[in-house]
Amino acid sequence: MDFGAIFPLLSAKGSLKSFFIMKTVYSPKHNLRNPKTELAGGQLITPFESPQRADYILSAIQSQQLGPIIAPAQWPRSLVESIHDIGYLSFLDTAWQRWTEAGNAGEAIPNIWQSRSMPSQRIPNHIDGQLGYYSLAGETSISEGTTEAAWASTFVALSAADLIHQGENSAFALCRPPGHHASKNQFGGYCFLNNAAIAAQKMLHDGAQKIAILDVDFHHGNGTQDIFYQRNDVFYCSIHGDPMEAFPYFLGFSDEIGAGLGVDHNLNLPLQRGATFHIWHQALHHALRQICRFSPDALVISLGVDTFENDPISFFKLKSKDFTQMGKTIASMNLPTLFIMEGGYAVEEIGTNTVNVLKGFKNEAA
Ligand code: Q9C
Ligand code: ZN
Repeated sequence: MDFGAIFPLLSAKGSLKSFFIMKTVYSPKHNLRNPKTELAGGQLITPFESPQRADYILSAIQSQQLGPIIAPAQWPRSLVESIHDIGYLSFLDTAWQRWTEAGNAGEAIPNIWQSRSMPSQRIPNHIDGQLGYYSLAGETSISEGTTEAAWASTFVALSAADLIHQGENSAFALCRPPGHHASKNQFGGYCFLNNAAIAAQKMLHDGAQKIAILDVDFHHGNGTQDIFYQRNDVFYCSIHGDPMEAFPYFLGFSDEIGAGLGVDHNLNLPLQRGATFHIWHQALHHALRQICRFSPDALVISLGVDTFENDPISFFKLKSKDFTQMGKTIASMNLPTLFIMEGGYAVEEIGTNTVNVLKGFKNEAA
């Protein structure tokens, strides 16, 4: 039954109207991120992180009537510069052009990194060296339009954060490409700009004192952790595949608790292969208890649905109905909540699984 149609005048926070409606911010510019290659298994394959993903999510939002879909505004570059190095941002601005001008026929794939045996302090001039310097992994090709899409994705996150600032209890940023692997000066793991970190920083800029970021993507959000690791105004918490066995392999362990001012403001909950929703939900409860102790003004959810049992690159066992419960449990925090899309690669189910989280939240939130 559509109570919103029966009681259309009830529109304040906690009303039936806000009970049923969550706004989504979406930009068709995500389509500009359409690489042909991902380095995987010694081959160049069609990337898992595809434009289709956003199409499926958008159509599930429409068919399940989550709420209105709105376009992002443009936001000042200074908001992004509060998270990312300006040298990295200008690398992203020029990388594709410099790569093609160097005579390369394919997409830009890094293939040399500064490793333990080469502790240089210099940033190379050549595009090949810069690709290594400004990346943390080699699966993510830069293609034409990638940087414009990444900026549009960040504008989606910023506009959704602004909805919360305007008084909405929740909002969904349908970001693509995703962001949580991007550090202040490195791309990788399909990510370029850290949408969740930039949105959290905007919320602090708008007057919030403390923000909690809960990352439920299958993968550890190494970029987000690193960005806030020494800070006590952002609590980062992640539930993810054990990095001994899963990307990003070099960060996300349970002994990483923060440093300096940030000690005890980082919480990693790695889980083993085959984790069921029962196990996962216990970790969620633990995470939410710690977030409660931090007492944030708002919650940012890095929402990946690659914890799904049929995800092609992950190893948890969540079922579609479990995502509804995930949303309900998150709603029990009673905090303004900004959902930022991250991963999820079972494309035909990604819409249902994503909207299940959002509807589970909305049907529980008051
Ligand atoms: N052969 C996000 O979910 N490794 N990124 C994939 C597949 C990279 C995932 C290996 C996974 C990155 C946002
Ligand atoms: Zn992921």
